[in-house]
Amino acid sequence: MGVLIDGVWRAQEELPQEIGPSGEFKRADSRFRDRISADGATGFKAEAGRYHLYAAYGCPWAHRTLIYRALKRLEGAISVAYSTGMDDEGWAFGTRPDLPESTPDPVNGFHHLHQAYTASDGHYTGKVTVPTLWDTHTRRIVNNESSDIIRMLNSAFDHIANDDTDFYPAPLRAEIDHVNDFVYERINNGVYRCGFARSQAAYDAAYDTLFEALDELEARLGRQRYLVGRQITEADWRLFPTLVRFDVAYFPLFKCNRQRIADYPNLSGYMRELYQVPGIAATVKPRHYIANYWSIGRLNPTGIIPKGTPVDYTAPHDRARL
Ligand SMILES: N[C@@H](CCC(=O)N[C@@H](CS)C(=O)NCC(=O)O)C(=O)O
Repeated sequence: MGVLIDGVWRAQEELPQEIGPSGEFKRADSRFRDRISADGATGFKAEAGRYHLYAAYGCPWAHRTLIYRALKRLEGAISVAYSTGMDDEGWAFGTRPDLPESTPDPVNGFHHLHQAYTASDGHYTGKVTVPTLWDTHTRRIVNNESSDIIRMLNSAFDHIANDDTDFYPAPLRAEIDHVNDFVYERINNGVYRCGFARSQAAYDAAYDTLFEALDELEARLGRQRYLVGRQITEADWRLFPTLVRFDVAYFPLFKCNRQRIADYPNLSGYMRELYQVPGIAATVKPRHYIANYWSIGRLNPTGIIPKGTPVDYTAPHDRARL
């Protein structure tokens, strides 16, 4: 995949700490963790037109941030560059005829995301990941951790956002955090632990954990409409990106193939309900999931991209009965 080592791009290298002793995949922590605040006390004030997001429609972590930008109606306040996908220099920006929603970087004109990292820290060592949130005032990265970015979009921009819905309300925070930990470990990152396992034992364990967790959520969503309480919360928006990618990417390519999300009545109805929330459909691009995931050379050495897109999120759901 490639990494930066002391500010130099190394196409063939990976972070050794991401492979555990038994062949298990261990995701490295994000490095840029500054915060934007409403009053600017953190050094980064929430202002319209100041921040720029580097994203890829294919990436589930970037998808979270695109969802919050849409939900909070911040499209006019925060610009986005949508990657064409990864090449030998990692996430690239430009145009690509088969993925017309990809855009060149309109703010910095970077052709690769690693340029944003070396512009922020000339000696950066680590992964270069989407989403990455860039500050046009200080000309550096503010934050490259999606879970931080969505919290900022949820609350720091309320004086600018055209929607003040709170997806992390104080009375539900403990329960949301609890569900997030479960979903991250077993499902969001669980699919990667299947797909990127380096041993049969590591894969088998990740697969069993993943489907036990999906079974548990299927049962929960038979009793209640959303993961926490009676309203849509951050917990739902953190699960959703994994669900919409599952049947076209994780099931076939990451070998998460016990069953599809379409085979779970409650999870699939729930996924369709979230998809049909105003603004969300525009963030969901299944052709990008197929193109981006099937370009991972280690998993698909021929590089042949499947032609079909066997998903439909627009069918009616029956969730209002709960
Ligand atoms: N913890 C990060 C993870 C982001 C991440 O791993 N993004 C992937 C794309 S889905 C990436 O950019 N990978 C590039 C690489 O690993 O070199 C977050 O949630 O923001």
